[in-house]
Amino acid sequence: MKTLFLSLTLLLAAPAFAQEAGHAHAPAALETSGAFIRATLPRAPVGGAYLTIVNSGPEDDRLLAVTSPVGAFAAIHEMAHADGVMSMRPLPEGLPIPAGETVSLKPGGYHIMIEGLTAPLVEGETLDLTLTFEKAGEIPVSFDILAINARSHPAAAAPAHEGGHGHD
Ligand SMILES: [Cu+2]
Repeated sequence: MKTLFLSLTLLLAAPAFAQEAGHAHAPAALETSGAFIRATLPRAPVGGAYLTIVNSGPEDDRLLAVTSPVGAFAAIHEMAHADGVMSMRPLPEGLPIPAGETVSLKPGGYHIMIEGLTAPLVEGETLDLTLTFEKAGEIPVSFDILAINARSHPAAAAPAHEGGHGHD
């Protein structure tokens, strides 16, 4: 009798579990790490933010926009050679994050630029930005504000997936 009762309970519980799983979003395909922002001088109008984004899902995604609680707006930039001069330019289509790939935003390459700062970004503090992706939607990321000349986040020093990511 007890066994029957347990089976019934499981049967009744099963659809509830299924429904709950259906409600939740698919397992997060995007993972971010090593997020940091360079501290800025008192009157600097812009700040640079960097992080690594791993897309372990089967679908290509795209970083479309970034919103910042400070500054006028945030833009996604790339560095490009124009007439022999390195300059940066916005990516109007966003930054592609292809399926199975790791995209690094780092000094000298892709970066998020926070423009129109009215107060300096202070080393040791953190800043929460919201990254909006085409498929994954909004992902809040906490950025550590590091030294003004920081090249990378100390926590990202160990090569995580670099190179050895071809398991599929
Ligand atoms: Cu820039």
